[in-house]
Amino acid sequence: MSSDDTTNVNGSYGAEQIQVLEGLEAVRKRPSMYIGSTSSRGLHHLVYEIVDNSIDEALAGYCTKIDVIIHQDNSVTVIDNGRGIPVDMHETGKPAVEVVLTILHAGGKFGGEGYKVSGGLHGVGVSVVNALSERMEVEVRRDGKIHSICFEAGRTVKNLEVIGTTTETGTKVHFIPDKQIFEDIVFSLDVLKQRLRELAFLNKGLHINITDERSGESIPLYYEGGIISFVKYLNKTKEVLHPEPIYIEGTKETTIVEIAMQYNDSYAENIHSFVNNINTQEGGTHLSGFKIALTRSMNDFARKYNVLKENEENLSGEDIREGLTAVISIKIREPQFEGQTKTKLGNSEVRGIVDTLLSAGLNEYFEENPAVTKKIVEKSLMASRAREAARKARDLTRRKNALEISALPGKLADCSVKDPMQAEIYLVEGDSAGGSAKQGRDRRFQAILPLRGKILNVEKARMDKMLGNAEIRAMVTAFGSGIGEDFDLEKSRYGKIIIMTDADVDGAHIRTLLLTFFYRHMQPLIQNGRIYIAQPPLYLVKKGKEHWYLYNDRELDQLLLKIGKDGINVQRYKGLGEMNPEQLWETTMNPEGRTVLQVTMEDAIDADEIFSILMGDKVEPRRKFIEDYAHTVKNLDI
Ligand code: 28G
Repeated sequence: MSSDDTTNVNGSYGAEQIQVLEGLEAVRKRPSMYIGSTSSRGLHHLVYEIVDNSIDEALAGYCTKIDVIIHQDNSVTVIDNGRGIPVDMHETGKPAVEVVLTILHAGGKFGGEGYKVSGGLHGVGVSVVNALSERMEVEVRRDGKIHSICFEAGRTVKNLEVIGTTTETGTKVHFIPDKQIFEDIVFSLDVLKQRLRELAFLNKGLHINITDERSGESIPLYYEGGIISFVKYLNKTKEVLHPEPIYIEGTKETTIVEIAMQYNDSYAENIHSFVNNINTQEGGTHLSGFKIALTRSMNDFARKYNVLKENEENLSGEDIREGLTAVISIKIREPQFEGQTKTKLGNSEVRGIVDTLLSAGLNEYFEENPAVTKKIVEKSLMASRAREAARKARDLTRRKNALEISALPGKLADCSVKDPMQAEIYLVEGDSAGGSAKQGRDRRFQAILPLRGKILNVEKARMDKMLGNAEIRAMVTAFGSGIGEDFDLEKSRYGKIIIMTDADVDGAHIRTLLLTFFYRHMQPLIQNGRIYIAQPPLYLVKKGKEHWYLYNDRELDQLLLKIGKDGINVQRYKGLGEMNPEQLWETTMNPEGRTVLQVTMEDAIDADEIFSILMGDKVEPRRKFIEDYAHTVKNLDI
């Protein structure tokens, strides 16, 4: 259908219709502008967008229950028990519910109540989901009646009508994502469950249910303790220093602050901050208020009780946050989001609000729980000593570099060009693939560094131990750009760092570990787009003298449709090792024909999250998640 099909009774365009069409046509033309991408990630975003509306209704105090159902055909239904979207006539002559669903941004612009979102990907409104749906059916229960309206690709195909009576209130939305828009229309229960669980934690007392009719699974998500439960969940597999998380809440004018924190005996800092239920991965003023208050209160306590002597320096913030798991959740009327991924809170007044509330709360907690507090301070002291030791170890490596002419790792097959912007390095999984890569490469500008087995999970190691890990040391010396505070992009010996792992679960795991490492300790590499992921083929198909390399299942299906299944031979590559050097060059390394995906900050944050939020020490859920994640990485956007 083209926009020409929609005319009013006079046979001419109504201003309103034009506005609607322009809005929704724009969404269909450039979906990524509205939902980030049309990959699996964008697909899941549709559900979050709808659920966000129900959450708003919960925040307004009218909705206590949200049901999400994935149907057999990969369509989704969301049901809430809020007031129901208003159905009264809007000034445009259309019912309010139709306006909400067909006019771009109509959702967020209404009224002044509530904690709406501005900026970022969230809050673009249900009309965007409508525009990107093959079909959408909406039912509103309100005023004793059930109202129904239907859309296709965002156009109203059945006007609002009453289809029954009811004593309940609420909204039900059923939508079928448009196959013409999305690369893949299969929803992942795990992905949806993860975000819905987060929402259930962040909105204490809200009952969220997710049902997968494809498998018959149904999971209730409800947490009486809210973010206290969240922190306990994050620390589930850890040895904690105190059984109950510290919980502090407060409200200043219309800003609501909630903080839950609990120390464990690991070395990692796991702080998750949220603004209006959005994960603020780049932090912002709420996070800095948190850090300021924590560092000051802890040092005050340490001095008061003489754990820190007069002649000793203050504990650093980093030392104090070692082993800390915390969730900071604030709700604010007009959030300003900044930063590369629009996930950094900018409102400056928030820093002081969080600082004041947390300082008061912590001082009270410390006075009432001196034994726990002493344990925490002792741990910070240990951290401070370990950091000092690591600094000395680093100084030592630096001096060594200065002394030795070539400190490059033995396994590195370096390239001959010296200009970093021409040079690239492949990080290759395993010695055998490393060998093929060394033979297949163009040695003028391609260096190869084979990585054996799993690299260290940096989440679980202190800097000193990390620098003791052979694979990490090899990367640090090969790149030449230092690590952590010492990182200097200018010194990088390569313009492109390309991760080349097998297309299996282990490969995905190694890739995730590497991304986590780069994200945490060499972040400018990612910020400057220096990290890439190689795309080796998944299949080799031969028919007679011809052969084809296919990089995913879709390509394979398309080829088989084209050439038929007779007399063909399909080889599925289980690993890079199954390719000979020439094949590896032709399919994966030759700049003329290869595809490499540039890693964005968002991808790295995702990888980091996978370790910090979900994994803990349990092996089975990790394997399972990586399997799911392996499939999302396939759709990683440039
Ligand atoms: C099930 C899937 C998605 C929703 C509501 C409830 C109201 C609403 C939604 O209002 C904006 C604001 C006031 C007119 C608000 C109902 C006030 C009174 C609502 C949803 C425009 C829209 N009664 N529930 N929108 N109003 N649930 N769930 O979409 O001025 S959207």
